[in-house]
Amino acid sequence: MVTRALYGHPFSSYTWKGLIPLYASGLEFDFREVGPDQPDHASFVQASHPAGKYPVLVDGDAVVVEATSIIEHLAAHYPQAASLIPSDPQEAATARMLDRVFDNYVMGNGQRIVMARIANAEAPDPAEVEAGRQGLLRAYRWIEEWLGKNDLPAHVSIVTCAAAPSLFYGDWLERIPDDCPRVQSLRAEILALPEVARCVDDARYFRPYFPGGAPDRD
Ligand SMILES: N[C@@H](CCC(=O)N[C@@H](CS)C(=O)NCC(=O)O)C(=O)O
Repeated sequence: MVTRALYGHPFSSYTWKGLIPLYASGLEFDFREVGPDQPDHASFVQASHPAGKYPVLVDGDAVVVEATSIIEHLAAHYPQAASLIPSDPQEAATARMLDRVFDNYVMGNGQRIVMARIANAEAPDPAEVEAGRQGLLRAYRWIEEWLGKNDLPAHVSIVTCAAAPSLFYGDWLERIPDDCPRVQSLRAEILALPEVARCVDDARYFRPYFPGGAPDRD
């Protein structure tokens, strides 16, 4: 019997961050979509997460909130997921640093634009949108410089899990500029991974609901 379940939504960036490590490690789990047709799933998330957000992982008796912590939980408990966190402590610290960079400065600035569009679809607050755009560009340039001096783990790791949704949606909101070719390549390489392609494909149905409209690509 499967006692593992991930609560989330197929179009949600942070849900992808929880799905990618589950797909990569081959662990069996139920996907419990949070939506109007599954009020019990939404209630569970509201009761489990301090801000009512998803993803939430249930693994036996454990309830794990926050996508990063879901990755850490899987890596700590299952040998087939151990490589999500580099075994070398310094490499692990670097991977966790990048996880924070993708969440806070790519995803975070992208969400500023999305929230402004949700708050007012006709006339999103221009100051919020501009702050989000400039934040994204600054983050892209920081990552570009970092990639010029450092290598990423070659396999699916915590960095991949954080980079995939943030670069996927970030580029929709503010295109990765041509003076960031390494970031452009990283996005393309990550989107080609089967675990990530599966998330992208499963979310296609919801594209018409992307605040402000989804671009006709990817
Ligand atoms: N810090 C959280 C962020 C989770 C998050 O922002 N989830 C969004 C979906 S991508 C959500 O639950 N939105 C619905 C809501 O806030 O009601 C994490 O890392 O898991």
